[in-house]
Amino acid sequence: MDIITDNYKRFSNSSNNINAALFLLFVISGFTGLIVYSYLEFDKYQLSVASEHGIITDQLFWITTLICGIVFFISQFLLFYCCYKYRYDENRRSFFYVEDHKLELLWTIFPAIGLTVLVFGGWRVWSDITDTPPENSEVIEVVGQQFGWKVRYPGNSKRLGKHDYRLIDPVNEFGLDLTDNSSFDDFASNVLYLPKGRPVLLKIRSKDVLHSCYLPHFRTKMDAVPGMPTRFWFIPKKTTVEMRDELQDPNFNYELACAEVCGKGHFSMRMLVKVEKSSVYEKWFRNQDSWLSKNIEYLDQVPDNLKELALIKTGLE
Ligand SMILES: [Cu+2]
Repeated sequence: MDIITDNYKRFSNSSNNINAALFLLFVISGFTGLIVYSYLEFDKYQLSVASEHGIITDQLFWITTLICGIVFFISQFLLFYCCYKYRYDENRRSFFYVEDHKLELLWTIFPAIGLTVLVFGGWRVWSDITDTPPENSEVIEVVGQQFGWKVRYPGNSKRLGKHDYRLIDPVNEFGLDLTDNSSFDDFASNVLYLPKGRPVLLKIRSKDVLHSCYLPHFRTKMDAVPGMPTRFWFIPKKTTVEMRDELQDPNFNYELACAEVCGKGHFSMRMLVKVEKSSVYEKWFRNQDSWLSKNIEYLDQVPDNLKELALIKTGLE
């Protein structure tokens, strides 16, 4: 209407220039002030990495951040800068621009290549991480429940005994099946001990709701799902003592946390994790009392023909 009545000139007032300048101010202060500052601040909260695959996933994170960051900075800068540069000017006439095949091709092909590299890079890393665990892995069972973790080691047999949820009671928290002779030497621990430099396979399950087995320093996270056992294997690279030296923090400890909001006590699902040299770990491992030897009333559940073996394996005879 204004154009028809030739009144359009009234749009060109000072607020047009002020708004254009604010666009420029926002993009400059937003980039340098907020985004750069938040990254520098975020850097202080980076956790040191203590597993082999963690180094690779950290690299992947920073490569992705860098590539996306460059695209983000260029595109956002142009978006705001063009609002400033091409603000209303009564002497400028708009240019009728139909299409540009070359430009369309460029901004289709380059992002496609970039995304392909990122997706396949990530996919390859993930398939390496979730590959079949080595034969000599230390197998440890981690059970999530409201609100805490239970950890079971396979004992000297190095085989975890079978379990059955129907056998769970206030004492038999794992639902240990004592008709399986591999379960006689299984032992529980209040601390998750891990050997340095050896593959560790966590067998993860949950007794009630969804939990998530999260070892932040090892860049390990896997859901604990009721009725669906999951697993994760990794190689710890630094003992607790080595990490304390590196961080110059004598009170540092690794932890196992829950990364799935699982109820009102979710925050308290913290378990102490200790990484020891392989020899120290072995010594600790051999000195543990089996679950059965601490709960001898459960010998009743052992079949008669296995009772003698159970007594020998638990050191009761
Ligand atoms: Cu939880």
